[in-house]
Formats: sequence, C-alpha cells, structure tokens
Amino acid sequence: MAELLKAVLSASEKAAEIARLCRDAEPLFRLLVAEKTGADRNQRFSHDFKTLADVLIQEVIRHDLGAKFPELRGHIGGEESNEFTNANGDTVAVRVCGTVGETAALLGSVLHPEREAAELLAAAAHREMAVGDAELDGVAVSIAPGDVAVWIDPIDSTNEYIVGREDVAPQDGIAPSGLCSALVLIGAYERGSGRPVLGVINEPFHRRHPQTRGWQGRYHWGIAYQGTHLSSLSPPAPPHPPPRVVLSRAEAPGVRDALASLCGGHLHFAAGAGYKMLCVILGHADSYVLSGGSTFAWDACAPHAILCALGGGVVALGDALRARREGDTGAPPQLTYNRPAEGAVGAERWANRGGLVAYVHPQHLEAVLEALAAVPGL
Ligand code: 2IP
Ligand code: CA
Ligand code: CA
Repeated sequence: MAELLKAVLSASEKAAEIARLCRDAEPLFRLLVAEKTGADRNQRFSHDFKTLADVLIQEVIRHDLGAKFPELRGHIGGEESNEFTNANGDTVAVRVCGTVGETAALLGSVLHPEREAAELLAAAAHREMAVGDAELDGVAVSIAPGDVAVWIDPIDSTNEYIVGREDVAPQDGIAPSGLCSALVLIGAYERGSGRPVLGVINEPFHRRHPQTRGWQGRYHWGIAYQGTHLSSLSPPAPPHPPPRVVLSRAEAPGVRDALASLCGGHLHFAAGAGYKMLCVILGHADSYVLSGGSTFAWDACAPHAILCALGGGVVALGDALRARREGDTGAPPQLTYNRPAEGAVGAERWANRGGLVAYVHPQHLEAVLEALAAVPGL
C-alpha cells in the first residue's frame, strides 16, 4: 500500500521525461543551447529558459502530488518560485492548468514567440505516467500524506544539465562531472519532527540505450518511517576502512587536506550535491562532506531519506562538531527539513548552513568527524 511512494515515483518519471525532452526536442534544445553559449540569453524572457524548465518540472510534480493527495496541498515546497515576467512585463505564475491547451497558452505567454516549444512542454506536463514496478506491490508501509511535507529539486546540478557533457569517464564509479550528475530529487519529511521519511532520486540521463541511442533513466527510492526501513537498493556492503570520500571541487583547502590524510588517496571530486549523495547511496563512496552552506533542504531531503533507509544518514556538520567539542557523546544531530534558519531571507532560509556529512556506516561518520574536528575554523 505504498501509494505515496508510487505517486512520487511517477511524478519523478514525468519530471525526468521533461528534462530529457528539453535536450532532445529541437525547439527546446535550441533554447537550452542559447543558455549555454550566452547567445540571445535573456533577451526574450526575463528568466533563463533553464529556469523555466526547472519551474515547470517543479509545478508538474506539485500538481500531480496535490491532485492525488489533497492533504499535501500547501505542503509541497521546492527550489523555484513559479513567477515569471514575460517580454511585455506581465507577471505570469507558471502552473499546470486544467487542460493541455490552457497550459500551452500559459507557457506560450512566457515563451512568446516560441509556440512549438510551449506546446511540447504542455503535452509532456499532461502526459499520464504509469510506474510498472512489481516490487512496489510488496511494499507494506503506509505513510499518511497529512503527516508529511515534500521538498523538490526539479533539476539538481543544472550547470551540468545545460553543458550536457556525455564523454566524462567515471573514476571508481564516480563521474567527476557531466550530464549523468543532473538528477530529479523528491523527498518527504515528517511535518512535526522534520525527519526525512521517503526519498526518490531519478537519474534521467543514466545511460544511452546501446541500440537506439535514446536516453534511459532509472530511479532509486528509500523509506525510513516509524521503524520501517525499505529501499530499492540492496543492503550496503560491510565497511572497509579507510572511508572513500567525495567532495565538491569548491571545498575549502583545510577540509580537503584533513580528509586526504584520512582517506589515503581515496578522495574524489564530483559535481552536484544530489549526485555526490547518490555516490554514497550506491556505494561508490563512503561519505560526502560539505563544510559550507551551499546546499538546501531540497538538495538533501530525498537522498537523506534513502541513506536513512540504508542505515546511514546526513549529519549537520557544524552542530555535530560543536556537540563533540562540548563533550557530547550522543549520536550527532541529523539534518531536519521543517524549520527555516532564523534571520535568513529567501532561499537562505532553507540552506544547510553549517554544512553536512552524508554516510552509510556510522563508523565512517565517526572517522570523518574525528578528522574534521582538528580543522581550524570549522
Ligand atoms: C546545486 C548543485 C551544485 C552544488 C550546489 C547545489 O544545486 O547541486 O552542483 O555545488 O551545492 O546547491 P557542487 O557541484 O559544488 O557540489 P542546483 O544545481 O539545483 O542549483
Ligand atoms: Ca540543487
Ligand atoms: Ca535545481
């Protein structure tokens, strides 16, 4: 009876379809390329086309989940605001309308004069998606939609999505950059406690079909709810020290050095906050460390739920180090998703301000925190 899981999975499949369509359909790809080269950029719309793709995907997910579960309406948040200003200076709220024609007309008012692009996007937004996953029928956990709220990152790693490189060879299973790091992230958390309970990561550009060369996606899910832990992934392999750690290329030098000594050469760099957490989920890395506040609730919620389902988690790094220094020997605090940061405005309200550590095995978390405790300024 995993109705919510099924609905989130099919919303993620529709989102992945739209992400692929924007790269495959010529009238849409042309607009994306204009983004990449800077040619023509922002001249016709007051926002980037990539932002419209993001906003539309987020609205499609919000619409489909809200239609299925009215209790969720008003409790589905995301990275993007849905307000656009078109070439005439009118503000348009992008949303999925009652009919495909109405949605096409609304998108047309933002994308004018790109009518074909608007029609392609509207048709994709209204397509019925069925998730034919027999495994889901055996999932015997029912999550009350009225108890949870949702965070959406419609496309994580947008830079890699726009640039679209397909030729980046993975190293030890981890792609340093490229289209494969663009992901759809949908996570649900408990409204009361802020704990993540259900996560779906969809990889729209997992691989090219060997014969047709068309894109094939795939998805992963996890549930950690009231003592039940379930996931589409097999249980993690036993831990082997030292941990293999994945970092952002923008990570601070002090953190890099401390972790390089800990991992004895097993340090990796990759694009995309969601992708780095996926590397931990898939067992290509043991931990993802980020010392700054450059990720948000919508980046972490879905991967966090899957990590919890596998016995791991995502710890709030700053708080964990503080507790450690104060001699607290309890479990380090996990990230939560229901409370905005005090005194912050806009997206910053939902930033994971003190950084994070994602892990599967608590032993690896402990080793990473110990190494970081010695880094000045953290
Ligand atoms: C970004 C994206 C970036 C990441 C950043 C996220 O989200 O995942 O790749 O930086 O933290 O907020 P990095 O690649 O250095 O880890 P988005 O693409 O949705 O803006
Ligand atoms: Ca993101
Ligand atoms: Ca995004």
